[in-house]
Amino acid sequence: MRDNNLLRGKIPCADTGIEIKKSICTICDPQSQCGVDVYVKDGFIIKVEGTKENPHNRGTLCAKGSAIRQYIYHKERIKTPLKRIGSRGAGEFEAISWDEALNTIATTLTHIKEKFGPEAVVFYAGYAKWERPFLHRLAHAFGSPNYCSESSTCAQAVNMAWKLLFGAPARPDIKNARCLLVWSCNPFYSNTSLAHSIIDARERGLKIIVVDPRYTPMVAWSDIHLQLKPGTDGALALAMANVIITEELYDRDFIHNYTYGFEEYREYVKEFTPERAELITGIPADNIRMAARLYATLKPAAFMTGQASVVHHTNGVNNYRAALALIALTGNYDVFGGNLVMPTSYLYIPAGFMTREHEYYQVKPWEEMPPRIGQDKFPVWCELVDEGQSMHLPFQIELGKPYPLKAMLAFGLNYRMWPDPDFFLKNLQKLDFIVDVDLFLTDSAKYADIVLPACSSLERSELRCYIENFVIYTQPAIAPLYESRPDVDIIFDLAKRLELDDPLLAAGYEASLDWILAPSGIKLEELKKHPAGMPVPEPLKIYEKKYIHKGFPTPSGKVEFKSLLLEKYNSFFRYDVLPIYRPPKYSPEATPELAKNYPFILNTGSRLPMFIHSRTFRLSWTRNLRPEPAADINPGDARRLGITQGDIIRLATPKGAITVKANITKIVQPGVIHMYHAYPEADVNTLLEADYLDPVSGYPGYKAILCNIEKV
Ligand SMILES: Nc1nc2c(c(=O)[nH]1)N[C@H]1C(S)=C(S)[C@@H](COP(=O)(O)OP(=O)(O)OC[C@H]3O[C@@H](n4cnc5c(=O)[nH]c(N)nc54)[C@H](O)[C@@H]3O)O[C@H]1N2
Ligand SMILES: Nc1nc2c(c(=O)[nH]1)N[C@H]1C(S)=C(S)[C@@H](COP(=O)(O)OP(=O)(O)OC[C@H]3O[C@@H](n4cnc5c(=O)[nH]c(N)nc54)[C@H](O)[C@@H]3O)O[C@H]1N2
Ligand code: SF4
Ligand SMILES: [Mo]
Repeated sequence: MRDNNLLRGKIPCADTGIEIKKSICTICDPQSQCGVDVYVKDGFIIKVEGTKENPHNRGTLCAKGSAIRQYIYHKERIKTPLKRIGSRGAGEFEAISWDEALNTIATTLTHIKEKFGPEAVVFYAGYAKWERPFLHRLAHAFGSPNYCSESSTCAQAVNMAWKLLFGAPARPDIKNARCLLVWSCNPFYSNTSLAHSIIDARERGLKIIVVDPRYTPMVAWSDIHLQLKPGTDGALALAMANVIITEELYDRDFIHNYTYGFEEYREYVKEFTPERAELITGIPADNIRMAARLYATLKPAAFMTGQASVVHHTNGVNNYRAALALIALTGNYDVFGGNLVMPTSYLYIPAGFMTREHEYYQVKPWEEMPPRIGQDKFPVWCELVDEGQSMHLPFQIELGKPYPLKAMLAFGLNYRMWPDPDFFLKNLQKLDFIVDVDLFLTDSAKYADIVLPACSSLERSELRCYIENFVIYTQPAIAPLYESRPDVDIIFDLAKRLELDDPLLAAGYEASLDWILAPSGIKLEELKKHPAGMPVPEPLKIYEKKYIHKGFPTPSGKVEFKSLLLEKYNSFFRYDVLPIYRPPKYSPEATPELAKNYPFILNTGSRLPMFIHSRTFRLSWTRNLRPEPAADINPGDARRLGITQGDIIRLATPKGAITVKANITKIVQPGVIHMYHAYPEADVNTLLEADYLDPVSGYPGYKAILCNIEKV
């Protein structure tokens, strides 16, 4: 009886045989990676909880992480390596052995390399991050410059804006800030562990300004909400600069000593009075003034970017350059309480130690390799980012120029990420050979010739670090299910079979990690003694104003209001050297004729707490929180069109239409429709053209398209 109660209570002890294993959740990634206590009995996970001693998530798990057992034990998990026997997309496969699968891949890729050159093979990483340095190295060791990833739509364009202006991104030092300008970020849904620290700071008296077209939980914690029309960020930023310069609230010393192009920028900014910006953005001029004064005078002030929404526009990089220029104007760059430059340690996270991650994956300099995918079209991307531009992939397959692409080795391919996914699919199928490694037999995997089963984070060992100067090397909580394997096993096994002359790939994953970690003094052997993770020993001390001695890593060595890198390509590409504001390519301002038939602005992909792109729709615990695809509509617009809650509506752009439910909500402003992306049965990306891209970054304009809605 007693044992039964202990079992029912899932109490870990010798009597029940239940053990707690320490692991991490990587359903969302890489800012979170919450520590998970995995309750295991007889090799089966019976319960999960957030790890209390993990300083990042402090014992919490979000809706998705709480459903991780449904994720891991889902019936759509791929069980064995598969070989396609039906037509592409049909989903007809036969099980094959790992040996057959990996030998087929190695032989075919080698054959393609001999016939067309190594650059004909694309190495692609979807949303997951942990395997990236190894896949990247595999690509380069194979001889292909074409390591591409989902980052062609994510945080990299934000980094581009930072680099064009300052040479390097700088993180908000929220703990020491007096004012926080949140420019389009909603961590309450997108990065819950960060939300804790914002609430803590707010309770200490931090003033918060939020720039967001919607009313979000982040807005609920703010003092000023600048509710702009999507894609008008540049105009708002220039008007704030106008106020700061006109009222002489800017940092003269910083401007004088450390910036380039201020005079021309100042001239341009004169055009953007708050009254003019009110017409463009919809924000009352006085609110723009109030926010500008608060940000410029309550020092130190930190600036928090989102990971992507401002750059999900055809004018995205320039809009963010205009916004980030406010940091330069107020001298809040690389100061405590403002934005601090912190070197990243591993997988995009600064955690107080240095590694050789970049040296690890960049085997050869770019000059010794053929041009990357998108290099002709997006040269500034290729100057600032160590990857090909994935958005150009379907175009290069179609054109065969500057050279043909023949094969793809993908880890987590989701074709619905591309604008006009049908165009992507049509071209993907022209490849001779496609491999996809995933946990689930997804709609994209069905187009692959060989599909390989990857295991989840709870079934593998991986290295992760946290901004709280904490590091963990996990041990598998359970053995990989079925015949699945960790992604990195697949990469290192393939490297052997491809007979690449690469000592670190030959040495394996753990030896590679020790090599990467060498400058930090941290060793895997030591990390293994701390299965729940450990504080970084002697974390690097962060100093402010490093630019005084080092300058800025830009072409001029200064902060560039006027970008010399953009100027370099100016004659051919006609880039705006100053952060000029232009409305989104399709918008009431740029295309008024089109706006007559498509009077609404469609904004897609604002995060919902229970979904993460294509992945948690299949879990009933998360799916049931919003079972059907729905578009958010302002009550005034709905009333005018006779639409009521739950009505079926047709959401149409000139490109296409989908049918969804109406969700009537005040969080959305009049004239704007919001829709979550990646629903298999109502994919908003089918409403975008494949070349609806920012000319600087190549990013899709997911967040401002003209549309119309009507009741069906
Ligand atoms: N309309 C619109 N579209 C958008 C966005 C938007 O805001 N609006 N956002 C864009 C952004 S910012 C991003 S980051 C992309 C998302 O990028 P996607 O790559 O589309 O993201 P997911 O669908 O989460 O993941 C892709 C695949 O990776 C698989 N996967 C997950 N973990 C692992 C693993 O450990 N190993 C392997 N091998 N596979 C794994 C998943 O099962 C899934 O099939 O979407 C972009 N698309
Ligand atoms: N639950 C959950 N968490 C996630 C993800 C997920 O899919 N689900 N995805 C992860 C990924 S890949 C990313 S990139 C991050 C994104 O993380 P965030 O950037 O925090 O999330 P979003 O909700 O995409 O965008 C933040 C806000 O930008 C606003 N916004 C939309 N358009 C504009 C605009 O034109 N201008 C301005 N100023 N604001 C605008 C939206 O209304 C939204 O409230 O989230 C990560 N975390
Ligand atoms: S999905 Fe949730 S629990 Fe998992 S890492 Fe992300 S925030 Fe943490
Ligand atoms: Mo993203």
